[in-house]
This record gives sequence, C-alpha cells and structure tokens, in this order.
Amino acid sequence: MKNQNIVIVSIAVLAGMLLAVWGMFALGDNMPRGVTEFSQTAYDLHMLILWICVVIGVLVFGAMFVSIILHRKSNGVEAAQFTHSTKAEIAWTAIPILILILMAVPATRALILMETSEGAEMDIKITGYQWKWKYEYMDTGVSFISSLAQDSDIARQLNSGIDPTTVDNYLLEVDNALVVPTDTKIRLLLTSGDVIHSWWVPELGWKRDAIPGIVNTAWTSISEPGTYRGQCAELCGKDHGFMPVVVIAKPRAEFEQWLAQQPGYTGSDDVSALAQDTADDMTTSPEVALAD
Ligand SMILES: [Cu+2]
Repeated sequence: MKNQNIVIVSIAVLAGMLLAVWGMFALGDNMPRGVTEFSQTAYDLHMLILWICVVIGVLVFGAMFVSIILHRKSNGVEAAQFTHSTKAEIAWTAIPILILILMAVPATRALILMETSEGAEMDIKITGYQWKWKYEYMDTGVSFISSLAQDSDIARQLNSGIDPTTVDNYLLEVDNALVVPTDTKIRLLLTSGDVIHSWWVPELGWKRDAIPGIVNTAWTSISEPGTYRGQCAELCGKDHGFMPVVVIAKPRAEFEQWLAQQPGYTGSDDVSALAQDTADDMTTSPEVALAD
C-alpha cells in the first residue's frame, strides 16, 4: 500500500510539472530563436536555465509533496526530533552554489559575445526621440527619421472608427524602415535626443537603452533576409506605444544598391570601405559621435 502511494504521488507531481511546461510551450509563450548568432545563444541559454529550473522544481516540489502526503501525522508517522545537522547545512549551501557557478559559465559567455562589437563592418547611429527613431548610416551621409506608419496612426486615434485588426502590422509598421545588409557585423550606437527610450527587436536577441548624453553600443549580424519588427521598450511618454522599430535585412548587394539611392548619399557604395572608417572611429572617444 505504501509503495503504491509513493508511485501515485510521484506520477501526479510529475504530470503536474510536465503539464505546466507543456502548457507554456503550447501557448507559444516562449522567446523567439531569432535570426542572429546572439539571439540563438540567448535562446539556448534561456532553454538550458529553464530545464535546470524544471529539474530543481520537480525534485523540490516532489520531495515536498511526498513528505506532506506520505509522512503525515494521521498516517501514524512520528516527527524526527533532531534540530541541527551540519551535513545537511553544508549540502544545501554547496549544491546551490555549484549550480549557480555552472549556470554562470554559459551566461558570462553570452554576455561577452553580446558586448564584443569589435570588427564591425559598418556603424549605424540610432537616436530616440519622442516618439520616433532617427537612423544615421555613419560616414555615408544617409540619415532619416522613422515614424509610425500612417494607417496605424490614423486607426489609433480616438473614435477613428477603424478596426485595428483590419490594419496590417498595426502599431508595428513604420514609414521608413532601417535597412541593413545580411551577414554583416553592424555596430549600433544608441543615444537619445530627449528622454530614455529603448531600441528592441526581439528577433535580434537584445534590447538596448537609448539615453540622452550617453552612447550605448550594441551589434548585430543578421543571417536571414527578412523584415523584423520591434518597439520602444522604455516608457518614454504618452506615445511610447507608437514608435515601432522595423528592420529590413537585405543581401549585401541589394543593400548597397539601396544605400546608394538614398538622398544625401556621399559615401562609397562598398560597405567594406566603411570598415576602415569604423576601425579609425574606434580610436576616438564615444563623445565624438554625439558632437554633431
Ligand atoms: Cu520611446
């Protein structure tokens, strides 16, 4: 009878845990794998930590429920009378420390990967404004403002009479998207012209604050051509919800063609020529980027 109880309780606990995890995935409530090396790293790290947590959860809650149900007083079980155990204290201190160290190794690796923007082939400066983004392709003369697309903007007005579900990419479309080349390491220099904003495209795997007076650095290298959407992720005023980010990644040749057609274009049409400028910029202080 006792063995049967243990089996029933264990199966019930395990089923509950699996149901919770399965439910989470079934709802699609997971982060995207994304389209960059870093987003893949972040996804793998997230899944690794999740499964470590699931195993710990199953063990801890399993032990707890088994103890509560099988060792209950009404079952005739006598409580143990000891009040101190050095062995147990060492174990419950050492094991979590080891687990934390194990988790810190891949997490630190991911952070270092995220921060290493050296070797970037081009620079794009991103400035947040209430409530739009400005993109500058450094050393090419190309820059433009990216604002909420008109159909979303009209539909969002109070009493517009337009059903937002009928608007394509409602609140996630802009007039001028940030166009970038694929398979190119791009350094993004983020700052703000007014309050703190945060530039976020989930498929790239990171978000970075755009802070007035400070230049934050991030980088990306997109492997798949496509359109990637995001939003401002820092509450920045009344229209915070209406300054989306749209990134269009094109093969390098197409990108170079697009760049050369932009108004104000002065630079070389060869992206690799920008690499040298970028390397030169590395020797100057970040404030230079803000000087203009
Ligand atoms: Cu904002």
